[in-house]
Amino acid sequence: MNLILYHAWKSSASRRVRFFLEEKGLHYEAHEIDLAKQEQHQPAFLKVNPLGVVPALIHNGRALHESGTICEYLEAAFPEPRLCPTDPYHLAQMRNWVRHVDGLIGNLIRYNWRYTIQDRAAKLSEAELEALLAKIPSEERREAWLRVARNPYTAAELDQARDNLIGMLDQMETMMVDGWLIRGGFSLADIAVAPFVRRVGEEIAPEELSHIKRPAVAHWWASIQERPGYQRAKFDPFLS
Ligand SMILES: N[C@@H](CCC(=O)N[C@@H](CS)C(=O)NCC(=O)O)C(=O)O
Repeated sequence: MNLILYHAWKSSASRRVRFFLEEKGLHYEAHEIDLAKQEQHQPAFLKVNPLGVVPALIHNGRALHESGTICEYLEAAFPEPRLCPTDPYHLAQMRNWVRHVDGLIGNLIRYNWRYTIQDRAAKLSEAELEALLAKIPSEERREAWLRVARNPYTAAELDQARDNLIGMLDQMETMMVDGWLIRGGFSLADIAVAPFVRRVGEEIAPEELSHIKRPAVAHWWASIQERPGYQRAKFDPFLS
């Protein structure tokens, strides 16, 4: 197998790459990384992704991280079916969507880590927590672990995160062209956003995806869910 994916089932960035791989029809070997057990910070995984987050991909023995970069790499390495626009302006717009959504990950962390990490983190002694934090490469993620362990996100912070994600839906509603985010059809922009919309629709603010509130987004979301690639990528319920 020349494509090896390190991923977590409920990770939005991993879901993005799984969706992309399935749309490309590529076969890959999948290795699950248990985020709650901090497998992403184990030395063996850090050799694959020094940032200590999922996903990571190995292709022909060479490792790559960052879900957006991985998808663009796959597009270049396996051009058919095309999932990125060829028009330079539309390609730039697509990249801006991916970048924009990447910047919203902290909002999902506030929601998701309550289920995946908080219980374990809260039970750690000071010494255990210190040892755990010492293994985390990114300062931003050290802060997030510290927050869930000792000072969980407040209702006001969760509301702010929810508002930010609803703001993303508003942007989608106004920018949709012929049913997709980028003129010319389904693209990596739609794939990049889909995991975030899944979490919003499942738990965070399902009512915001209604046809009455946001008809273009609701129609888009129905089209995404019908795609075999989406179904094969397995966006199973986060709370199961
Ligand atoms: N920008 C990165 C984000 C990767 C990321 O934050 N992954 C999360 C899961 S969605 C993770 O590994 N979290 C575990 C941690 O931070 O310890 C990408 O798109 O690949």
